[in-house]
Amino acid sequence: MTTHPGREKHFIRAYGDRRDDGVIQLSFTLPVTASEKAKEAAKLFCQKLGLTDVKVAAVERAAENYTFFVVYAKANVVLDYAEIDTPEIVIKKKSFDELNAYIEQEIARRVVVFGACTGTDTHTVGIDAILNMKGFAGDYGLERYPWFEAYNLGSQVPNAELIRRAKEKNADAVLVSQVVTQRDVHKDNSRAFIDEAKKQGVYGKMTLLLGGPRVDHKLALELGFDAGFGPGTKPSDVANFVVHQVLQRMGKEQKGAAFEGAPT
Ligand code: B12
Repeated sequence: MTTHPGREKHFIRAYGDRRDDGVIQLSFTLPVTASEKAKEAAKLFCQKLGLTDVKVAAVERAAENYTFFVVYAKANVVLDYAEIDTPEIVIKKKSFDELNAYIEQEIARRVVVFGACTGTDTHTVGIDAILNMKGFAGDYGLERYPWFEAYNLGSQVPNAELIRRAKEKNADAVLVSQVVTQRDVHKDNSRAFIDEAKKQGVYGKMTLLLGGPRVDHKLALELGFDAGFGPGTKPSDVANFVVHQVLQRMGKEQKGAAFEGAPT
Protein backbone atom coordinates (compact mmCIF):
# COMPACT_ATOMS: atom_id res chain seq x y z
CA MET A 1 0.00 0.00 0.00
CA THR A 2 1.28 3.46 -0.84
CA THR A 3 0.15 6.78 0.56
CA HIS A 4 -1.56 9.21 -1.80
CA PRO A 5 -1.56 12.68 -0.29
CA GLY A 6 -4.70 14.65 -1.11
CA ARG A 7 -6.69 11.61 -2.21
CA GLU A 8 -10.13 11.36 -0.59
CA LYS A 9 -10.29 8.53 1.91
CA HIS A 10 -12.68 5.63 1.38
CA PHE A 11 -12.99 3.54 4.53
CA ILE A 12 -14.47 0.05 4.27
CA ARG A 13 -15.28 -2.77 6.69
CA ALA A 14 -16.56 -6.26 6.00
CA TYR A 15 -20.28 -6.57 5.26
CA GLY A 16 -22.21 -9.43 6.89
CA ASP A 17 -25.86 -8.64 7.66
CA ARG A 18 -25.61 -4.87 7.83
CA ARG A 19 -23.23 -2.35 6.35
CA ASP A 20 -20.07 -1.94 8.44
CA ASP A 21 -20.92 -4.72 10.92
CA GLY A 22 -17.51 -6.29 10.17
CA VAL A 23 -18.93 -9.82 10.01
CA ILE A 24 -17.01 -12.37 7.94
CA GLN A 25 -17.32 -16.07 7.21
CA LEU A 26 -14.27 -18.29 7.17
CA SER A 27 -13.56 -21.98 6.87
CA PHE A 28 -10.56 -24.04 7.88
CA THR A 29 -9.50 -27.51 8.96
CA LEU A 30 -7.80 -28.56 12.20
CA PRO A 31 -5.98 -31.87 12.66
CA VAL A 32 -8.27 -33.15 15.44
CA THR A 33 -11.29 -35.44 15.73
CA ALA A 34 -14.70 -33.73 15.51
CA SER A 35 -15.98 -33.09 19.08
CA GLU A 36 -17.10 -30.32 21.44
CA LYS A 37 -13.42 -29.85 22.34
CA ALA A 38 -12.57 -29.44 18.65
CA LYS A 39 -15.33 -26.84 18.31
CA GLU A 40 -13.89 -24.94 21.27
CA ALA A 41 -10.44 -25.13 19.67
CA ALA A 42 -11.85 -23.59 16.47
CA LYS A 43 -13.39 -20.76 18.49
CA LEU A 44 -10.13 -20.11 20.35
CA PHE A 45 -8.22 -20.21 17.06
CA CYS A 46 -10.45 -17.43 15.67
CA GLN A 47 -10.15 -15.36 18.85
CA LYS A 48 -6.37 -15.63 18.52
CA LEU A 49 -6.75 -14.23 14.99
CA GLY A 50 -8.24 -11.14 16.65
CA LEU A 51 -11.85 -11.95 15.72
CA THR A 52 -14.72 -11.32 18.15
CA ASP A 53 -18.33 -12.58 18.42
CA VAL A 54 -17.15 -15.95 17.14
CA LYS A 55 -19.91 -18.41 16.13
CA VAL A 56 -18.87 -21.85 14.92
CA ALA A 57 -21.61 -22.64 12.41
CA ALA A 58 -20.44 -26.01 11.08
CA VAL A 59 -18.23 -28.78 12.49
CA GLU A 60 -17.73 -31.65 10.06
CA ARG A 61 -15.44 -34.63 9.95
CA ALA A 62 -13.12 -34.17 6.97
CA ALA A 63 -11.11 -37.38 7.44
CA GLU A 64 -9.85 -39.47 10.31
CA ASN A 65 -8.49 -36.99 12.89
CA TYR A 66 -9.37 -33.96 10.72
CA THR A 67 -12.30 -31.58 11.23
CA PHE A 68 -13.59 -28.89 8.91
CA PHE A 69 -15.14 -25.74 10.43
CA VAL A 70 -17.24 -22.88 9.10
CA VAL A 71 -17.20 -19.85 11.38
CA TYR A 72 -18.93 -16.46 11.46
CA ALA A 73 -17.15 -13.75 13.39
CA LYS A 74 -16.51 -10.05 13.60
CA ALA A 75 -13.32 -8.49 12.23
CA ASN A 76 -12.50 -5.06 13.56
CA VAL A 77 -10.49 -4.27 10.46
CA VAL A 78 -10.96 -0.98 8.63
CA LEU A 79 -9.28 -0.38 5.27
CA ASP A 80 -8.81 2.82 3.30
CA TYR A 81 -9.77 1.55 -0.15
CA ALA A 82 -8.40 4.70 -1.78
CA GLU A 83 -4.87 3.74 -0.65
CA ILE A 84 -4.88 0.47 -2.57
CA ASP A 85 -2.94 0.43 -5.79
CA THR A 86 -2.74 -2.70 -7.89
CA PRO A 87 -2.19 -3.34 -11.59
CA GLU A 88 -5.33 -4.44 -13.37
CA ILE A 89 -6.18 -5.43 -16.91
CA VAL A 90 -9.28 -3.59 -18.09
CA ILE A 91 -9.86 -4.71 -21.63
CA LYS A 92 -11.76 -2.69 -24.19
CA LYS A 93 -13.16 -5.62 -26.07
CA LYS A 94 -14.26 -6.11 -29.63
CA SER A 95 -16.89 -8.70 -30.52
CA PHE A 96 -15.90 -12.03 -32.10
CA ASP A 97 -16.58 -10.80 -35.65
CA GLU A 98 -15.08 -7.36 -35.06
CA LEU A 99 -11.89 -8.84 -33.63
CA ASN A 100 -11.43 -11.26 -36.54
CA ALA A 101 -11.96 -8.44 -39.03
CA TYR A 102 -9.53 -6.26 -37.08
CA ILE A 103 -6.80 -8.96 -37.17
CA GLU A 104 -7.33 -9.40 -40.92
CA GLN A 105 -7.05 -5.67 -41.50
CA GLU A 106 -4.30 -4.71 -39.04
CA ILE A 107 -2.13 -7.83 -38.68
CA ALA A 108 -2.99 -9.48 -41.99
CA ARG A 109 -2.00 -12.96 -40.82
CA ARG A 110 -3.28 -15.45 -38.27
CA VAL A 111 -2.25 -14.86 -34.67
CA VAL A 112 -0.45 -17.95 -33.36
CA VAL A 113 -0.90 -19.04 -29.74
CA PHE A 114 0.33 -22.08 -27.83
CA GLY A 115 -1.11 -23.18 -24.51
CA ALA A 116 -0.64 -25.93 -21.94
CA CYS A 117 -0.88 -26.84 -18.32
CA THR A 118 2.79 -27.23 -17.51
CA GLY A 119 4.95 -29.00 -14.96
CA THR A 120 3.25 -31.73 -12.92
CA ASP A 121 -0.20 -30.11 -13.12
CA THR A 122 -2.92 -32.25 -14.73
CA HIS A 123 -5.79 -29.71 -14.62
CA THR A 124 -6.69 -28.95 -18.22
CA VAL A 125 -10.22 -27.61 -17.80
CA GLY A 126 -9.03 -24.01 -17.44
CA ILE A 127 -6.74 -23.92 -20.47
CA ASP A 128 -9.35 -25.87 -22.47
CA ALA A 129 -11.95 -23.23 -21.55
CA ILE A 130 -9.72 -20.59 -23.13
CA LEU A 131 -8.56 -22.52 -26.19
CA ASN A 132 -11.19 -25.13 -27.15
CA MET A 133 -13.82 -24.49 -29.84
CA LYS A 134 -16.60 -24.70 -27.27
CA GLY A 135 -15.02 -22.08 -25.06
CA PHE A 136 -16.49 -21.10 -21.72
CA ALA A 137 -19.62 -19.40 -20.39
CA GLY A 138 -21.09 -18.86 -23.84
CA ASP A 139 -17.84 -17.37 -25.15
CA TYR A 140 -16.03 -19.12 -28.03
CA GLY A 141 -12.52 -20.44 -27.43
CA LEU A 142 -9.53 -19.28 -29.47
CA GLU A 143 -9.66 -22.35 -31.75
CA ARG A 144 -12.97 -21.02 -33.04
CA TYR A 145 -11.49 -17.71 -34.25
CA PRO A 146 -10.63 -18.02 -37.96
CA TRP A 147 -7.84 -15.46 -37.48
CA PHE A 148 -6.22 -17.35 -34.60
CA GLU A 149 -4.09 -20.46 -34.97
CA ALA A 150 -4.33 -22.11 -31.56
CA TYR A 151 -2.36 -25.12 -30.30
CA ASN A 152 -3.38 -26.78 -27.05
CA LEU A 153 -0.67 -29.18 -25.87
CA GLY A 154 -2.67 -30.49 -22.89
CA SER A 155 -1.47 -31.29 -19.40
CA GLN A 156 1.83 -32.05 -17.66
CA VAL A 157 3.76 -30.48 -20.52
CA PRO A 158 7.39 -29.68 -19.66
CA ASN A 159 8.04 -25.91 -19.84
CA ALA A 160 10.93 -26.48 -22.23
CA GLU A 161 8.71 -28.41 -24.66
CA LEU A 162 5.96 -25.78 -24.68
CA ILE A 163 8.49 -23.06 -25.43
CA ARG A 164 10.29 -25.14 -28.05
CA ARG A 165 7.01 -25.89 -29.89
CA ALA A 166 5.93 -22.24 -29.71
CA LYS A 167 9.32 -21.12 -31.01
CA GLU A 168 9.14 -23.54 -33.96
CA LYS A 169 5.90 -21.87 -35.11
CA ASN A 170 7.10 -18.37 -34.27
CA ALA A 171 4.15 -17.99 -31.91
CA ASP A 172 2.81 -14.62 -30.84
CA ALA A 173 1.74 -15.78 -27.39
CA VAL A 174 2.28 -18.64 -24.98
CA LEU A 175 -0.43 -19.47 -22.45
CA VAL A 176 0.58 -21.27 -19.26
CA SER A 177 -2.05 -22.68 -16.92
CA GLN A 178 -1.28 -23.45 -13.28
CA VAL A 179 -4.03 -24.81 -11.05
CA VAL A 180 -2.35 -26.73 -8.23
CA THR A 181 -0.91 -24.30 -5.70
CA GLN A 182 0.17 -26.65 -2.94
CA ARG A 183 3.49 -25.49 -1.45
CA ASP A 184 3.48 -22.69 -4.04
CA VAL A 185 4.33 -25.15 -6.82
CA HIS A 186 2.55 -22.83 -9.29
CA LYS A 187 5.01 -20.04 -8.49
CA ASP A 188 8.08 -22.30 -8.64
CA ASN A 189 6.97 -23.77 -11.96
CA SER A 190 6.12 -20.35 -13.38
CA ARG A 191 9.56 -19.03 -12.45
CA ALA A 192 11.09 -22.10 -14.09
CA PHE A 193 9.03 -21.33 -17.22
CA ILE A 194 10.37 -17.78 -17.35
CA ASP A 195 13.96 -19.02 -16.87
CA GLU A 196 13.43 -21.46 -19.73
CA ALA A 197 11.92 -18.72 -21.95
CA LYS A 198 15.07 -16.66 -21.34
CA LYS A 199 17.28 -19.66 -22.03
CA GLN A 200 15.54 -20.35 -25.35
CA GLY A 201 15.74 -16.66 -26.29
CA VAL A 202 12.00 -15.97 -26.56
CA TYR A 203 11.60 -13.80 -23.46
CA GLY A 204 10.45 -10.31 -24.48
CA LYS A 205 9.72 -11.52 -28.02
CA MET A 206 6.49 -13.43 -27.36
CA THR A 207 3.60 -12.46 -25.10
CA LEU A 208 3.70 -14.76 -22.08
CA LEU A 209 0.43 -15.22 -20.19
CA LEU A 210 -0.16 -17.02 -16.92
CA GLY A 211 -3.59 -18.19 -15.76
CA GLY A 212 -5.29 -20.22 -13.06
CA PRO A 213 -7.61 -20.00 -10.07
CA ARG A 214 -4.97 -18.46 -7.79
CA VAL A 215 -3.38 -16.25 -10.41
CA ASP A 216 -3.93 -12.52 -10.72
CA HIS A 217 -2.33 -9.87 -12.87
CA LYS A 218 -0.07 -8.60 -10.08
CA LEU A 219 1.33 -12.06 -9.30
CA ALA A 220 1.93 -12.78 -12.99
CA LEU A 221 3.84 -9.52 -13.42
CA GLU A 222 5.94 -10.30 -10.34
CA LEU A 223 6.79 -13.70 -11.80
CA GLY A 224 7.92 -12.15 -15.09
CA PHE A 225 4.87 -12.72 -17.32
CA ASP A 226 3.19 -10.05 -19.45
CA ALA A 227 -0.21 -10.59 -17.84
CA GLY A 228 -2.16 -12.84 -15.49
CA PHE A 229 -5.72 -14.09 -15.74
CA GLY A 230 -7.72 -15.59 -12.88
CA PRO A 231 -11.11 -17.18 -12.24
CA GLY A 232 -13.91 -16.18 -14.58
CA THR A 233 -11.59 -15.25 -17.45
CA LYS A 234 -13.34 -15.54 -20.81
CA PRO A 235 -11.55 -16.58 -24.00
CA SER A 236 -12.50 -13.26 -25.60
CA ASP A 237 -10.60 -11.41 -22.82
CA VAL A 238 -7.48 -13.34 -23.81
CA ALA A 239 -8.09 -13.01 -27.57
CA ASN A 240 -8.46 -9.23 -27.33
CA PHE A 241 -5.45 -8.91 -25.03
CA VAL A 242 -3.21 -10.94 -27.34
CA VAL A 243 -4.25 -8.99 -30.45
CA HIS A 244 -3.39 -5.69 -28.80
CA GLN A 245 -0.07 -7.13 -27.62
CA VAL A 246 0.76 -8.14 -31.19
CA LEU A 247 -0.15 -4.67 -32.45
CA GLN A 248 2.05 -3.12 -29.77
CA ARG A 249 4.97 -5.33 -30.82
CA MET A 250 4.33 -4.24 -34.43
CA GLY A 251 4.48 -0.61 -33.27
CA LYS A 252 0.89 -0.04 -34.40
CA GLU A 253 -0.47 0.64 -30.94
CA GLN A 254 0.95 2.43 -27.97
CA LYS A 255 1.37 0.49 -24.76
CA GLY A 256 -1.71 0.96 -22.59
CA ALA A 257 -3.73 2.41 -25.47
CA ALA A 258 -6.12 -0.51 -25.65
CA PHE A 259 -6.13 -1.47 -22.01
CA GLU A 260 -7.11 1.13 -19.48
CA GLY A 261 -5.26 0.30 -16.29
CA ALA A 262 -2.73 -1.99 -17.94
CA PRO A 263 0.85 -1.51 -16.78
CA THR A 264 2.69 1.20 -18.71
C1 B12 B 1 -11.59 -31.14 -12.09
C2 B12 B 1 -10.53 -31.24 -10.99
C3 B12 B 1 -9.60 -32.26 -11.10
C4 B12 B 1 -9.56 -33.22 -12.28
C5 B12 B 1 -8.84 -32.51 -13.45
C6 B12 B 1 -9.34 -33.01 -14.79
C7 B12 B 1 -8.81 -32.16 -15.90
N1 B12 B 1 -8.68 -32.78 -17.05
O1 B12 B 1 -8.54 -30.99 -15.74
C8 B12 B 1 -8.72 -34.41 -11.67
C9 B12 B 1 -9.67 -35.40 -11.05
C10 B12 B 1 -7.81 -35.15 -12.64
C11 B12 B 1 -7.97 -33.69 -10.57
C12 B12 B 1 -6.79 -34.16 -10.05
C13 B12 B 1 -6.16 -33.58 -8.96
N2 B12 B 1 -6.56 -32.52 -8.25
CO1 B12 B 1 -8.06 -31.41 -8.77
N3 B12 B 1 -9.59 -30.36 -8.97
C14 B12 B 1 -10.51 -30.33 -9.90
C15 B12 B 1 -11.56 -29.27 -9.53
C16 B12 B 1 -12.78 -30.04 -8.95
C17 B12 B 1 -12.05 -28.35 -10.64
C18 B12 B 1 -10.95 -27.60 -11.39
C19 B12 B 1 -11.57 -27.03 -12.64
O2 B12 B 1 -11.70 -27.73 -13.63
N4 B12 B 1 -12.05 -25.77 -12.58
C20 B12 B 1 -12.78 -25.12 -13.68
C21 B12 B 1 -11.87 -24.24 -14.56
C22 B12 B 1 -12.69 -23.69 -15.74
O3 B12 B 1 -11.43 -23.17 -13.76
P1 B12 B 1 -9.91 -22.65 -13.74
O4 B12 B 1 -8.95 -23.75 -13.82
O5 B12 B 1 -9.79 -21.68 -12.62
O6 B12 B 1 -9.78 -21.85 -15.12
C23 B12 B 1 -10.29 -20.56 -15.36
C24 B12 B 1 -9.34 -19.42 -14.96
O7 B12 B 1 -8.53 -19.71 -13.85
C25 B12 B 1 -8.57 -19.12 -16.22
N5 B12 B 1 -7.39 -19.89 -16.57
C26 B12 B 1 -6.93 -21.08 -16.15
N6 B12 B 1 -5.78 -21.37 -16.73
C27 B12 B 1 -5.48 -20.36 -17.57
C28 B12 B 1 -4.38 -20.13 -18.39
C29 B12 B 1 -4.31 -18.94 -19.13
C30 B12 B 1 -3.11 -18.66 -19.96
C31 B12 B 1 -5.36 -18.00 -19.04
C32 B12 B 1 -5.30 -16.77 -19.83
C33 B12 B 1 -6.47 -18.22 -18.22
C34 B12 B 1 -6.50 -19.40 -17.49
O8 B12 B 1 -9.55 -19.33 -17.23
C35 B12 B 1 -10.42 -20.40 -16.87
C36 B12 B 1 -11.81 -20.01 -17.33
O9 B12 B 1 -12.23 -18.84 -16.67
C37 B12 B 1 -10.83 -28.44 -8.42
C38 B12 B 1 -11.70 -27.89 -7.30
C39 B12 B 1 -12.52 -26.71 -7.74
N7 B12 B 1 -13.79 -26.79 -7.49
O10 B12 B 1 -11.97 -25.77 -8.31
C40 B12 B 1 -9.82 -29.46 -7.87
C41 B12 B 1 -8.48 -28.97 -7.34
C42 B12 B 1 -7.92 -27.94 -8.28
N8 B12 B 1 -7.67 -30.18 -7.39
C43 B12 B 1 -6.84 -30.28 -6.39
C44 B12 B 1 -5.93 -31.35 -6.19
C45 B12 B 1 -5.13 -31.30 -4.92
C46 B12 B 1 -5.79 -32.36 -7.13
C47 B12 B 1 -4.83 -33.53 -7.04
C48 B12 B 1 -3.43 -33.14 -6.60
C49 B12 B 1 -5.46 -34.56 -6.12
C50 B12 B 1 -4.59 -35.74 -5.77
N9 B12 B 1 -4.14 -35.77 -4.54
O11 B12 B 1 -4.34 -36.55 -6.61
C51 B12 B 1 -4.86 -34.08 -8.49
C52 B12 B 1 -3.84 -33.40 -9.39
C53 B12 B 1 -2.70 -34.15 -9.75
C54 B12 B 1 -1.80 -33.28 -10.56
N10 B12 B 1 -0.63 -33.79 -10.77
O12 B12 B 1 -2.12 -32.18 -11.00
C55 B12 B 1 -6.97 -29.10 -5.45
C56 B12 B 1 -5.80 -28.14 -5.56
C57 B12 B 1 -5.46 -27.59 -4.19
C58 B12 B 1 -4.34 -26.63 -4.26
N11 B12 B 1 -4.37 -25.67 -3.38
O13 B12 B 1 -3.46 -26.69 -5.04
C59 B12 B 1 -8.38 -28.54 -5.83
C60 B12 B 1 -8.55 -27.03 -5.60
C61 B12 B 1 -9.40 -29.34 -4.98
C62 B12 B 1 -9.24 -29.08 -3.49
N12 B12 B 1 -10.00 -28.18 -2.90
O14 B12 B 1 -8.46 -29.67 -2.84
N13 B12 B 1 -8.59 -32.54 -10.21
